[in-house]
Formats: sequence, C-alpha cells, structure tokens
Amino acid sequence: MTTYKLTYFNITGLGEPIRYLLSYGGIKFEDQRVSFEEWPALKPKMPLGQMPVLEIDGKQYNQSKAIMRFLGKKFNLYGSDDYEALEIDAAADSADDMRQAISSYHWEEDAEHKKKMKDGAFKKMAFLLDKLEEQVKKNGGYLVRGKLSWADILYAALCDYLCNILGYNVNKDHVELKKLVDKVAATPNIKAYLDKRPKTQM
Ligand SMILES: N[C@@H](CCC(=O)N[C@@H](CS)C(=O)NCC(=O)O)C(=O)O
Repeated sequence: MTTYKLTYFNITGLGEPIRYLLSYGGIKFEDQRVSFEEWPALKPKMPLGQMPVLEIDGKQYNQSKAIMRFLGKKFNLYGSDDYEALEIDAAADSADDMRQAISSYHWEEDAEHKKKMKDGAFKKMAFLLDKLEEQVKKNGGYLVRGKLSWADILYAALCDYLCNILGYNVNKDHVELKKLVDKVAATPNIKAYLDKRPKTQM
C-alpha cells in the first residue's frame, strides 16, 4: 500500500490545503507537524530547505501547488479538459496571490516597512475578494464551471489561515465566498479531518 507523509509546521499556512485535499481523497497520511524549535535541524533534509514536503513511499515531493495539482488530478478535481484545468490553475493563483499579500505583510519583521506594506496588502485582498466573489456567483457556487475543483479546496484552506492570522472571517462581507468555504468544510471527509485535527498554532 502506498504510504503518504506530510511534513509541515503545526500551522495551517501552505500545508493545510494539502491536508484538506488528502483528507478529501480519503488518503490516510502521517501528519508530521514540526515545531519551530525542531525546524533548523530538519531544514537541510528538505529539497529546497522548506516545507510543506509530501513523501510518497519515502520519496520527497515539494512545492505546495505542484502537490495540489498532482492530488487534484488523482481525485478528479482538475477539470475535464486543458481549458478547464487552465481556469482552475488561474483561480488557484488568485487565491494564492491573496494569501501572499497578507502573509508577507503579517510576517514582515521591519516595523517601518510593515507599516508601508499594510495599505497595499489589504487593498489587494479587498480587490481579489470582490473579483472572486463575482467569479463564484457566475460559476454556480464554485470557482470554476459549477463544480468542485482543487482550487476551491485551496481557497477554503488558505482562508482558514488568513482568518487565523487576521483574527476575523475574511469572507464576512462576501456571501458567495463564505458559502463556498462552508461547503468545502462540510464535505464529509474534510469535515472529519477538521473535527479531529490537532490544535494548530495559527
Ligand atoms: N513555494 C513554496 C514555498 C514554501 C515556503 O515558503 N515554506 C515556508 C513555510 S510556509 C518555510 O518552509 N519556511 C521556513 C524556511 O524557509 O526556513 C511552496 O509553495 O511550497
């Protein structure tokens, strides 16, 4: 039997979308959560010195969105033709642009620079939320063509992270996006994962 092990910090971040997707697909995986103290010793053992890393039968695979695409294909969540796959990729990149804007701002250590980044980061998020809200409205409650894709799962899991770091529901003023996230979280296998997941730091 194929074995899966996901290594990431005990946070949602870039690892959580993979945890959601593996759970969605009913894949049993070892959910290795590395503490910030343990990380320096482990870092040199990772392909690019970063996480998440998914091991499949002991072979390491990195880059979170490449892993999402691989699993998306496996679970039939990557569209039925190349054009649909292209739309799914674009939706996933938009979701990740939002994560990146807020995450870079949140983790910025230089207080002066952080102050300067704030306006741009929140404007970017507001812009993308409006655009994605329109997209979901036009696409029957999903990001692409009226059916669940790995981009919806990525969006829901990244919102989990953004809500954690910002301390409020980022979709609170976007009813379609909020419904989408709730729908993903209510998918039986994802719900089962969320009900039992370890307490994450953020
Ligand atoms: N493009 C990579 C980015 C990976 C990344 O930035 N990982 C961060 C955590 S979210 C990390 O490992 N940070 C620790 C370090 O760089 O030492 C991906 O999507 O997997």
